[in-house]
This record gives sequence, C-alpha cells and structure tokens, in this order.
Amino acid sequence: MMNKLSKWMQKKDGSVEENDKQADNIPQHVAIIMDGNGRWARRKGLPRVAGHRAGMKTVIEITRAADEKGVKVLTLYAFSTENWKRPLEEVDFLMRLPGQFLASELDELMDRNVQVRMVGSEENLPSFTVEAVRRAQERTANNTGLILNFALNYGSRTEIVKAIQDIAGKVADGAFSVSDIDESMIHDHLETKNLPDPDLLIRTSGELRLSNFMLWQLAYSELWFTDVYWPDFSQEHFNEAIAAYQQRSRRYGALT
Ligand code: V07
Repeated sequence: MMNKLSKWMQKKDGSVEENDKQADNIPQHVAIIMDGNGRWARRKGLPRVAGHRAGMKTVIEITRAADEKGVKVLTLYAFSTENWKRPLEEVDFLMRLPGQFLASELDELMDRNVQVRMVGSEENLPSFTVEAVRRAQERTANNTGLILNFALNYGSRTEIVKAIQDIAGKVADGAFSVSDIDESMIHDHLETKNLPDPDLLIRTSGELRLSNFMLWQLAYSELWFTDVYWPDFSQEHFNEAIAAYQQRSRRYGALT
C-alpha cells in the first residue's frame, strides 16, 4: 500500500523518486512580495524597466517551482496602489507586463492546469491590462491545478475599508446585527474570501515590511526574507524558503 506520508514514490518503471507533493507540510498558499527589480537594474547600470522585464522571467520560473512542489495557491504582489506614484513611463511599462506575460506564458499555464486569478481593483487600470487579465482568467477558469493569483492594483487597507463598508451597509439594511460580525464574516468580505490565508510570505530584496499587503490574511503566516533581488530569485531560493517553512513548528501561539 502507498503510504500517504512517504516521501518516496515508486513509478511504473520501477524507479523511485522523491515525491515532493506528498512530503510533509508543504505550504498550501505562498505569497510573495517581488521586490528589488529597480535595484537589480541600477546595480547593472540598466534602466529600471529592464529590472521589471527580468522580474517577469522570474515569475514563470517560480510558478513552475511552486507547481512542482505541490503548492496550491501562489499569490504574487505585482503592483500596489502605492506604485501609481512612480514616473508615468514606468507605470505605463508595468501596465503592459500582464499582457506580455500572458501572451508568452499562457500556453504553458494551460499545460500545467494553472488557474489565473487576480485580487485588487480593476478601477484605474488601463483597459488593455484589464482585458488581458480577464481573458486569462476566463481561459483558465476550469483549470484545477495551481492557483496563480496576481495582486494587481492591490492595497490591503483599502480592501479592509471596502469590507467594512459592505458589512455596515448590510447591517443598515437589517440583513444582520452588529453582534453577528465576527472574523469569518470579515474573511468572507475580503477579496481573498475563496482562498486559504497564506501559510508563508516571502519578501525579496532585504526589506522587512508588509507594505500594505494582505494585513488581515497574514496574521498567522510564517515570514521569510532574503536579500536576493527578485530577478535573481531562483527555484533554489524558493525551495530554501519552503524548507525553512517545513522546519518551523507552527504553534499558533499555543504554550507547548
Ligand atoms: C510585473 C514583473 C515581476 C516583478 C514585479 C514588478 C514587475 C507578471 C505580471 C502579471 C500580472 C497579471 C497577470 C499576469 C502577469 C506583472 C505587473 C508587473 C504589473 F494576469 N509580472 N508582472 N504585472 N512585474
């Protein structure tokens, strides 16, 4: 009989290989703040946008790594509501990346049975960006593998404000009373309502901040930071973060 916890699996041809997907304690949901693209470019004497383009290559690399590890949800912070403050040409370049990424990678994502999703506001995004992401979501909607969730024009406090407005509106309408409000109701009014909370947050490029990213959802997540710039972040670094996660005991504050 196959032992569910066995880390080794025998294949039909008799060879035995490590079966990472069944290895213990793989984080179900990994979220990543993909920082350091501009710094990577500056260090190489290149324009910032060259860093963004290089960072896009890392996105498909790490998607493959997450898929192969058996991660269920990979959330990538691609554009924050604060990023609008950047120079117009840089913002314009960034807004073209979803379309470029999907034009070159959607076939592989389909082959891998990956489902593309987005959190964040479509408001203020150029229509070509919205259309590219919508088409990818539609095309992959029936895929049942890894959920590749892009946080695009996302800000956590705005998300929480919207949730509170929704809930308060329902209270005002008499749908329920103030005392019915609990954590699960708040969860259900966030954009991530149909996703598990991240088990692991990775942030690249040495910054040790959450920067308005999934503040509610990260309450119990393990945090893993690296000085590596996002364009240099590799499958090996990703696997290192997973291994660190596997080694930490998750006690949720219990006194054991
Ligand atoms: C962006 C590349 C990765 C480093 C971080 C900043 C630059 C992939 C996407 C994307 C977004 C939605 C989607 C498909 C792909 C993306 C932006 C920036 C704005 F459906 N990379 N990437 N979007 N960068």
